[in-house]
Amino acid sequence: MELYLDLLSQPCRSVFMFAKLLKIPFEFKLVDLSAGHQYSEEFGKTSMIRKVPVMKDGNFVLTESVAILQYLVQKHPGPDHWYPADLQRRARVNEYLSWQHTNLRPHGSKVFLLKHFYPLMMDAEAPPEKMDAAMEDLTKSVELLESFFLQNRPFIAGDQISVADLVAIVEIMQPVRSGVDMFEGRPKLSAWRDAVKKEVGEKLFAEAHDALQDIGGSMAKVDKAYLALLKPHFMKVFA
Ligand SMILES: N[C@@H](CCC(=O)N[C@@H](CS)C(=O)NCC(=O)O)C(=O)O
Repeated sequence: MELYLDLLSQPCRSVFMFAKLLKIPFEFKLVDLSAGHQYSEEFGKTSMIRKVPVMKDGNFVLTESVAILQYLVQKHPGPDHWYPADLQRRARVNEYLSWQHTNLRPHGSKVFLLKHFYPLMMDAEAPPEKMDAAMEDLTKSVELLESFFLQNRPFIAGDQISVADLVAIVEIMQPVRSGVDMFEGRPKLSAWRDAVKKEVGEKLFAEAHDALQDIGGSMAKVDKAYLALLKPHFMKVFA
């Protein structure tokens, strides 16, 4: 199996950690987003969507991190808690997986893009009113993760970790690694983060988030032609 990934991307990190945790053998195919490799002819042959992650299992190509996680869970059944067979516990996992697409994931991304891509494209820091509006959305999502999805449970689906927690942690780490600490003043959420890290293992967690550690270095090597290609799309996101 091949996984096309760039660990700067949240959905890639959840797929990467899950495959490692279940000891699923795979070849790591780097698609360097900051160099614009998703637009290469070669990657276009693998996925015309031109986004990562992508999984290739023999001749079968699958896009979308949630679909990939669900495929892996079924192909390599591991401990039940990752995607519980119990109807209602599985529904809790699916509830988060459905919600995040239009909430924590885009809201975390927007703060990240305003912090790192806006200055690259506009030669100026993001205007405070744009950052404040993005922070307001992100804060609402984080509050819902804490008060609705976790409530008083250690993990989203109950007492044990599931793929929903993997998806949530990578999403919240995106702004955190940009210096926006969403855990500050939130002891319940911080306890959840520590519990997820413990289940994943510090080493794997760090390996998955290493690329984000040197975000300045990654930004410095962003390909200028790629920036020009992305600018019209980003202008809509920034508007
Ligand atoms: N809904 C998709 C999102 C995939 C996605 O947006 N990937 C981004 C990285 S986080 C990407 O490849 N962007 C490249 C581009 O738009 O040029 C998933 O969950 O897999």
